[in-house]
Amino acid sequence: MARHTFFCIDGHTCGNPVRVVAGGGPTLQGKTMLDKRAHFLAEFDWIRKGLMFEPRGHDMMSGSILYPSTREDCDIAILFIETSGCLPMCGHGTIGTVTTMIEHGLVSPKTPGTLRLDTPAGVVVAQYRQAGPYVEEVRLTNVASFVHSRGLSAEVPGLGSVTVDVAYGGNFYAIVEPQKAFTDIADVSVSDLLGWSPRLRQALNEKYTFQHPEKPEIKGLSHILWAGKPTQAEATARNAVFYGDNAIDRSPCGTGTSARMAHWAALGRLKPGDDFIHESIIGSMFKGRVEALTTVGDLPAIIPSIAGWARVTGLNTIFIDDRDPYAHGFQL
Ligand code: PYC
Repeated sequence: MARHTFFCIDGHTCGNPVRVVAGGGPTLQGKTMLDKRAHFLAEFDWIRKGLMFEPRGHDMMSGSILYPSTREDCDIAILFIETSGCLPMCGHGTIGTVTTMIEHGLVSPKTPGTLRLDTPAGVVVAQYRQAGPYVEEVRLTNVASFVHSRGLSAEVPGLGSVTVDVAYGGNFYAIVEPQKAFTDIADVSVSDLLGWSPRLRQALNEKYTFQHPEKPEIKGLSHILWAGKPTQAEATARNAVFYGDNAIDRSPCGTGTSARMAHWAALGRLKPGDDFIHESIIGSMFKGRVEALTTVGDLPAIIPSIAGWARVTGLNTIFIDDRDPYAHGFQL
């Protein structure tokens, strides 16, 4: 019997939670962050569940555990933890983790103002702007993002037949654009989206295969991006991103914004140098930009960047006590 202690720093990025585990994370084996992620999932997933689910977390809880980089060219490595699992990459999580690390002295950047991050999805470069001790904004240059497949259809109980394109921005996203069964997130309720999303995800995963062409360990459609028209003059578009079993991202979702920019670029709506301001369900915004064109396998891809802000909300020493019947959390 033991009581496990985790030294966490809690915060949020544009409204979505980020719990950074600064101490107490397990030692992981593996040469790369993808290997370490596999080791964590095989042996230590109880830590993720205990820290993310109720009663210590909630449906939207998301965070990271810090590790020494597995690569010479990075400052630090990040393992993302969330109610949905260990994401290969998380944009709001990166912005929150960088803000927390800099404000709390958890990392020594080789180049001030820049952190090179070793994530399971690949190298992500974060540039941050400070005002005194506080980080004002983080812009991350994300992994190459691309359209995986077009025109996939699924029958969703309660919604009807929908057709989606699937794009990758660090996770695989089904992008639901306006169509007969769905017009705009403004026309439906959050509980509608929470009801339809897991059914749509399951139907698509049963019918189709989603796998990264260069990193086969990254597979499966995990997120649904429901499209909407912006409500604020400076925004390009709005979204509601579903993840886990019961969560709508309160931030505009960094990997979702990357996937959507790749989709817009493939449709000819964005080109290198173009900005794309994404508005979240609560009205917070990320400033996206298409930095360059590239390829992934033989697919055309973009290098996206995303800028946003985060605030630290407090220090949180969390115990997971083996005697607690809810040590590993629960979900309704
Ligand atoms: O910002 O990439 C993101 C993200 C993924 C899931 C929730 N937020």
